[in-house]
Amino acid sequence: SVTSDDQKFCLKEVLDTFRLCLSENKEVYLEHYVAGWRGLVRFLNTLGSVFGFISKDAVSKIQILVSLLKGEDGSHYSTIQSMVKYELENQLVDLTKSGAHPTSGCRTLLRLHRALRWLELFLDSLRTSTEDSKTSVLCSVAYNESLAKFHSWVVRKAAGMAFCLLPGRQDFFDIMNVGTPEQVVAMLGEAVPLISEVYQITEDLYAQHNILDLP
Ligand code: 1Q0
Repeated sequence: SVTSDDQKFCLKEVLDTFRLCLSENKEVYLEHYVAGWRGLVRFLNTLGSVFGFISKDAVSKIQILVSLLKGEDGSHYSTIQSMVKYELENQLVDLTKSGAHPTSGCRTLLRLHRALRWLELFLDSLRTSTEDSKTSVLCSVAYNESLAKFHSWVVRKAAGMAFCLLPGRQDFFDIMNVGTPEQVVAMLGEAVPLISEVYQITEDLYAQHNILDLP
């Protein structure tokens, strides 16, 4: 199930999942996108219960997308591109204010998509960090440049407090389960461009359809 997490986290697996996201013609497979997030949530869960409110929200969004994928109209949800087309053509998206479709695939995925930008920035700053860098600082800088502008004051405060409880850089690298710091940095060097590409394709698609501000 989405929430069971007995497997040990491994950054390489998450990386592989994001790699599977892109089709030959640069469409994004929803199944693998969601699996990538599942892997990240597994990581988050190893960091302790202070991150529970973040993990819960991510899991509930993952579950919404999984039900759409597995539902009657699942065939329309194989890629983000087909999802956007299907939901827009069938008026399944609340465009200006929350109404009949508060949990559309488009608005749900948009929340994860915005968080993916945070991840890209955070991982890139980890990649170029030094031994004495503080993960809490890297994380909040990335957050303030990305997700923060979409969050209420209360959520920003809670996030800021949680960031302070992040493990230090070395412990963080250990949890990634990749190997030496050099190997972690190399892996991040692969992961960041990949995540960035998935982000950019989704961003362009949403911009094209003018759905970057869904309620
Ligand atoms: C490592 C620390 C993790 C920090 C994650 C940064 C994001 C903070 C976000 C806090 C907000 C969560 C509370 C709910 C917010 C919702 O209001 C908001 C909007 O949704 P809605 O329905 O109210 O309109 N939701 C979101 O913005 C979605 C947030 C999803 C965050 C998912 C984070 C998943 C965690 C990933 C851990 C990655 C670890 C990185 C390093 C691992 C190496 C591969």
